[in-house]
Amino acid sequence: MASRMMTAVGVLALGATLGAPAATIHVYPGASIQAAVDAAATGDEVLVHPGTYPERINFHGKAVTLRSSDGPSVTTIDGQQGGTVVTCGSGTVLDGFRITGGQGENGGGMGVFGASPTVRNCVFASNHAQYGGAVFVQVGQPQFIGCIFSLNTTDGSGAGVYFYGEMGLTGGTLRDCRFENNTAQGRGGAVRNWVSSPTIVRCVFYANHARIEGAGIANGGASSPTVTDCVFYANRTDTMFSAYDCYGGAMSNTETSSPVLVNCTFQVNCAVSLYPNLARGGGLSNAGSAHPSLLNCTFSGNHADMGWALSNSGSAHVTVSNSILWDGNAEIVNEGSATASVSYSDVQSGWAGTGNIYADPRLSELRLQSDSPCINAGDPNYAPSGGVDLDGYARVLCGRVDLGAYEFGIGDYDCNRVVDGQDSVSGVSCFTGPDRGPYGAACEALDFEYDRDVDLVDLAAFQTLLGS
Ligand SMILES: [Ca+2]
Ligand SMILES: [Ca+2]
Ligand SMILES: [Ca+2]
Repeated sequence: MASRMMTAVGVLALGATLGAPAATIHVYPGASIQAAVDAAATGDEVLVHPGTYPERINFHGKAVTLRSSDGPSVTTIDGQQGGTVVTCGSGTVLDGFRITGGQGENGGGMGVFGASPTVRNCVFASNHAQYGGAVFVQVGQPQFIGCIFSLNTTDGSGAGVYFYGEMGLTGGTLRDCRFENNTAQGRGGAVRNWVSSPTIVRCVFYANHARIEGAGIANGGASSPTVTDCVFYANRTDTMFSAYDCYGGAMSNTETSSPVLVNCTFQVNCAVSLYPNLARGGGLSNAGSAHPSLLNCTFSGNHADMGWALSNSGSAHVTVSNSILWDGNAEIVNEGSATASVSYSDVQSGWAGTGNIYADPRLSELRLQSDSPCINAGDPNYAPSGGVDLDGYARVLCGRVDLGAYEFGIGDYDCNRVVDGQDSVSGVSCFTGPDRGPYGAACEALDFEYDRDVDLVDLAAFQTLLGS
């Protein structure tokens, strides 16, 4: 192994002179990943072969790609409770590892301090820290893409990821990530944002747990993340063993936090306290001067003592549009001077506002059935910017946006709320094959992958839908 590394270092020295491509350094079980990282130069790749590596890695600021050859199911870095497992540098790329056994003060699995690494296809499992059970970010813009955060814990906040922005700009991206069964004794069972505004896209928050607030995401300070196409399911904030208040089964927003939530679903999240009337916001709790806005979100089956969907207190102000709040009780409770502006939404028990309705939304797995009053009931002035719904279909079908996270009518070219052979006959001019766009808006109903053409892939999807 040593000779292999020496060879790689030699190649690199030569490459620096000749402009040759960066080196690849192979690591096999029994060898040290850290030694390979130390031997690597900027731009090199360290390729790790299947096995369990009992060590902790520090990139020392080096822009090196650390990649596994066969993915996280067979390649583990185990910190063995010795400290933070991976400390990133700026430009670090980490791809395809299971990171476990972390134990730290800030970030059990990973520490990001003044760095903007790219972390892809990694699994953070069973790490623990005082703050940021799996990951702690302090200054930087890390990208987490396709990662899973599972069974991480923290004594404080952010059992999955803690974005801590008090020392400088902190944010980054969580894209196509899954947070499940993480537990915070404080705030943010999955994610804690403090003065941080990451971009959160297509993430699933499932069965995370917090004691104080925000079992999914807890936004504090001035944290205003954009949260798009995300699913919050069965997260739970509870104080079952004390008489304290608890807030926000899925999300809590405090101070001046003003997240923007688009195309998100909130289902069977809850806030639960040992004593009555202490648990607020089965979906979201908004306090202080928080000003969250929700567009095309669906709430179903969430539960709390007060505000089954939304609890607003202090001088919080929440804006809701094109959404469905249907949890079975008083959906929105305002306390103090808190206010809620709700329009073009279906709210159980009713709520005053332009375009609001109060009618059974006729949901099936949170999607609108053909007799739903939420179809084409959204803001008529809403103009999507090329967006899609939570299924990835065109956001506006049949001329007007629907309520909730899912648009009704894929495949229904003639907008009669039935998908049948007539839709393919009427829409035959849409089938122009690949790369022949652009097409008219009506053809979006036949573009199942929303790639702006209607081809054989879409035809196959259409036929599958017909047969279902
Ligand atoms: Ca529509
Ligand atoms: Ca039709
Ligand atoms: Ca298509």
